[in-house]
Amino acid sequence: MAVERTLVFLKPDAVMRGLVGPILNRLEARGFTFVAMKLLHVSKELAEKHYAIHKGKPFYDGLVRYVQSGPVVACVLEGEDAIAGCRRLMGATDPRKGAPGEIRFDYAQEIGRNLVHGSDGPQTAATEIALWFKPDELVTYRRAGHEWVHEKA
Ligand code: DAT
Ligand code: MG
Repeated sequence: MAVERTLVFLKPDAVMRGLVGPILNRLEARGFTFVAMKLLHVSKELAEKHYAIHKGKPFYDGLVRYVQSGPVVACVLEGEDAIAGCRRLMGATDPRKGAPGEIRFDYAQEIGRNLVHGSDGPQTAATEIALWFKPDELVTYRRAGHEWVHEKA
């Protein structure tokens, strides 16, 4: 398994509902490392670029409005299998179809208010990290206790 970086952002509902701490805690507690983090209002340009793949779908306009509807917290997380690992913690795209223990199931009820985004593959992660962060906003370090998470540290 490879060490990967993934783009995660907490959507405006997560910030407005005061769920930033609990959601980031799930990702942090599993042992993933924050490489970057910032609070921002997403511009129309960033929203449209980020969701370009969904352009033309019935939910696209609502989705682009939703991510601009309040502040978001954007992060880059690093770790073994971080891309799929973070998405598994987030759970099903539609919270109703998820299961207890998943972030979206535990804290959300609707697909259009599903709290959190995570990159879905290595290529998407690279593209999204470059879209959201400048290279000098990424900070490389090793978390204390690495050897207590990884047997072969
Ligand atoms: P994910 O966020 O799990 O990667 P996705 O990339 O397929 O899911 O879609 C991006 C976002 O668009 C998703 O988080 C919520 C919204 N969305 C997707 N499918 C939808 C649908 N059928 N109806 C309403 N919103 C949808
Ligand atoms: Mg997606």
